[in-house]
Amino acid sequence: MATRNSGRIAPSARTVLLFCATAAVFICTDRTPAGGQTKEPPSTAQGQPPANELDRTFTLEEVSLFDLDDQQVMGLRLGHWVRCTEAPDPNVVAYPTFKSQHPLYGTLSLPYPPDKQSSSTAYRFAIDESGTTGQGYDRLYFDLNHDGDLTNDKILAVPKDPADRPILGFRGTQQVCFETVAIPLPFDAQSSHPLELMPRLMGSPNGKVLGFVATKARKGQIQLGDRKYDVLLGHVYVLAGWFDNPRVTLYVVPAGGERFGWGDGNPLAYTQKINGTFYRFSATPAGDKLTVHPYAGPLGTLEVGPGDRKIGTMLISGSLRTATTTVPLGIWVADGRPLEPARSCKLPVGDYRLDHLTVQMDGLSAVILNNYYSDGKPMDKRNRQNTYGIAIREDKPFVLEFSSKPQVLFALPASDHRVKRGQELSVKAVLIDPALDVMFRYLKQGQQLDPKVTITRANGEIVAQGVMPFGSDGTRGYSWRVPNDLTLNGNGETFTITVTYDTRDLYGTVIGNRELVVYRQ
Ligand SMILES: [Ca+2]
Repeated sequence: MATRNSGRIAPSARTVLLFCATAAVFICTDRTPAGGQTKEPPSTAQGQPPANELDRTFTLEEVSLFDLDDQQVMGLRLGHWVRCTEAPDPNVVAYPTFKSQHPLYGTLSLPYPPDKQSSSTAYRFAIDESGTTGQGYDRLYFDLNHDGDLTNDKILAVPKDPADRPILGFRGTQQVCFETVAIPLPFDAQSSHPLELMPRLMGSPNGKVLGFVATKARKGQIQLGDRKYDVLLGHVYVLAGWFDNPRVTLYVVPAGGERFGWGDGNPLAYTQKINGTFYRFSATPAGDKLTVHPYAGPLGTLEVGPGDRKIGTMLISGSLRTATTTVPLGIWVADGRPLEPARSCKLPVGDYRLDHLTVQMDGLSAVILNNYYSDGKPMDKRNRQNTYGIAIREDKPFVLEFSSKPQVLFALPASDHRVKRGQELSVKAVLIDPALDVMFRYLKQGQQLDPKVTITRANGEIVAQGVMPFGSDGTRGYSWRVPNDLTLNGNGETFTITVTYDTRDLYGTVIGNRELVVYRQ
């Protein structure tokens, strides 16, 4: 959870962009205990609702995003970003005649197909300067009827007397807020309703972006157990759908206390552990009703164990996933504070896979994610079947011991890869536990334990070596430009790529090899 700050903040666009990209990391990092001390659960009954707590439905009121005097719900106010380019889109059948010599182009893609043949609806747009080049962008051509013709839709101008509220409090960033546009989104099984969005053009470290900000959110007060909480329901970064969509963000904070902070929001579908009890939430499409579902079913235990290692302190934090929800790990301590890492914790009975896990083993810290790489295929998310191998049952704990044999999985290069002299070779390997189908995103003991790469001939001669740093997607990779004058034995020679992980007490040294052929012509 991010640090709460009741004062106004004025971050730069770069700060917020970095924050967006790494929000998950911040949340995880903050859940790491200071000093790594073992903290046993204060109560074995954590997770059970107070006696007789039933589902309850609460009324939420509509609130304009710009009436929320709170920069801390920045995620809501940033909107869904689309990067602008200066290249026209070949799919557009008609553009208007632009006044600017440098109009901007882009496409807002939403995951709602207009028919059963496609997977999304593409709303293409262009932004012009009605004065002359350099006078400022102030005309938005938005293909609301998504027919590829940008000349037959209402032109969105910049309001003559804009309120300041839509402007983000960034330093040194020019922002242009356009008239709103209402995009139809599925509301229920029978109909679509228009969701009002305000397009905002602004600069970012990587160029101009058009952010589509949902102008309305829902706010109210709910009761969980014997305590009251303020809630806010809205769209953070992603235009997922109406307010019943599982990806809409729900903020929950103790009533009347601090305001909504970055870390207080989770997707609506997430299970939350509040006041020691697991709750799920659901909302109506209009967002006028929020129902709280306390979990009253059986609980099981997830533990982390040393296996054969001599390890004193072992702690886990993070989250697991079922097919329908994400469940947090850790011990509830107090309202407004993140769950504390623990050696064991209670979870609703069910089949889980890992979402994001931080493991502390004495001085070693490991961050583990569900593996989404395949041999020869980086980022193979679509083709991989998720296995829900963590069986949480009432009668006995599930113990994470990391006692299976780890492997080095080469997403790049593929096993039959050939590279010509003078070309670039990309190596992307991840350390995986095949039994759990997880990958290690990060290992640290005092320093980050990045794996080493060597490329050798059959006789052991090293022709290249370096570090392959861990990265947010498991690895940032290693690349080698094969020298044009590399001596080859024949027209093509087989080399061996060796990746070595030093995992300390976790698995010791783990080595993976992959062969590749370097050829002349
Ligand atoms: Ca059109």
